[in-house]
Amino acid sequence: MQSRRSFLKAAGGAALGWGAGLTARSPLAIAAETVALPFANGERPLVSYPGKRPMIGLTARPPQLETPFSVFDDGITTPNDAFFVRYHLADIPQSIDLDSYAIDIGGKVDKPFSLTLAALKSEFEAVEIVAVNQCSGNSRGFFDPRVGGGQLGNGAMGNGRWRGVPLKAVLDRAGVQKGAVQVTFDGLDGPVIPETPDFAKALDIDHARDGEVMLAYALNGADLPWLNGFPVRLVVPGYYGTYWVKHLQHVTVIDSVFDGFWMKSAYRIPADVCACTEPGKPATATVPINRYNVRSFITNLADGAQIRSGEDTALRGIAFDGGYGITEVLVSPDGGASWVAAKFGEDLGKYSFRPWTASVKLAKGEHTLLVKATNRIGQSQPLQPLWNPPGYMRNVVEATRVVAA
Ligand SMILES: Nc1nc2c(c(=O)[nH]1)N[C@H]1C(S)=C(S)[C@@H](COP(=O)(O)O)O[C@H]1N2
Ligand SMILES: [Mo]
Repeated sequence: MQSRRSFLKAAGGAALGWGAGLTARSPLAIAAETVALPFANGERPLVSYPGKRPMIGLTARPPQLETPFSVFDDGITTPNDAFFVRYHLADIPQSIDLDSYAIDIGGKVDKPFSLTLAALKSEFEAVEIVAVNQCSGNSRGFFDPRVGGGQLGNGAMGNGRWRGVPLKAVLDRAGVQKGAVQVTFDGLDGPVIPETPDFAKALDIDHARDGEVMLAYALNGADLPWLNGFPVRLVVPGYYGTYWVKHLQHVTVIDSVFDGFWMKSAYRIPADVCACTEPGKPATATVPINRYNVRSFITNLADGAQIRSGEDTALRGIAFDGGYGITEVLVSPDGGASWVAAKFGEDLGKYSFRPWTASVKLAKGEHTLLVKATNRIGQSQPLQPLWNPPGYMRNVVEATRVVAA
């Protein structure tokens, strides 16, 4: 972790060059505040970037920003200025000329072409989908034993209404050739030293053509925020954020399984049902990370909250999974001894956060509230956390301690 001073300097320096593509915002300001995530070394600065409200700063080069958790209680979709930011490589685009910007659609296709933003918007039919984008390492800071990587709290996720064009329509125009195996995706960002592998990801050809994977240019009714992939990013509903390549530049159909670093070596999980190993132990076999497991959170009460004893206390929260759909949310007022069913709120589709409400009445004293969701195919959440070496896919039943007085 860098010192706060160097963090602030770097944040300020990086932001100055971002003119084009950014709508007018208040001048860059660094909030003189810190927050403490609830694990060792969890102190983080609250930082401001163009287009973002004060966010929890993880790194400055590249910018990595976590959403303050209270935002998830404000509504089902995550506002653009509060949507988390994750990058791997420090050379992120500072300006993009929209007159010359185009995505190369190529590789094993009959008619490779260059897709401008204007053509994407005008020559294809737009679709919308509400979908959660969650980083594989969301909640990594809670792993015990600790693991390397960004020590994230629970704010490396967000739910958005994405607008764009199905990747299938774009691939169909190019004419995918026989023998196609995967499609690779690369963005405008790059490493600052040549030894660092460029960030590129791949999807199987059938997945890429499922009609849901999208080239998105808008989030919640506005242009994509700069730091969330302006002007076009991939949206892969139900799949971890690592596949949601930002600032798209190259879409390439290939006739083999892509062996780039970020598929072959990074973002892999133990190849068993739990995606877990014995804590501290490596995996014997791995596969690329894929769909979200089931998660649920209480959003209206923070750990340590004070509530009134003997009265109904309203609980509110969210649940989501990899796209099968959440079918049940249970809440326990007593650390798991008993459970009550929560009521569902608005359904924005199977890839969205599903809001829920419940009510508990608690006697004077300390209590541990639990929330546990189940999806359509019976997947749920473990009461004890699972562990894996890269610290991915945490989905333990979350516990919120409250004091009733
Ligand atoms: N071009 C580019 N796209 C990227 C990445 C990146 O480093 N570069 N990181 C990925 C990862 S790991 C995640 S979790 C998501 C985060 O999306 P967000 O920054 O919009 O929240 O972006 C993905 N797309
Ligand atoms: Mo990620």
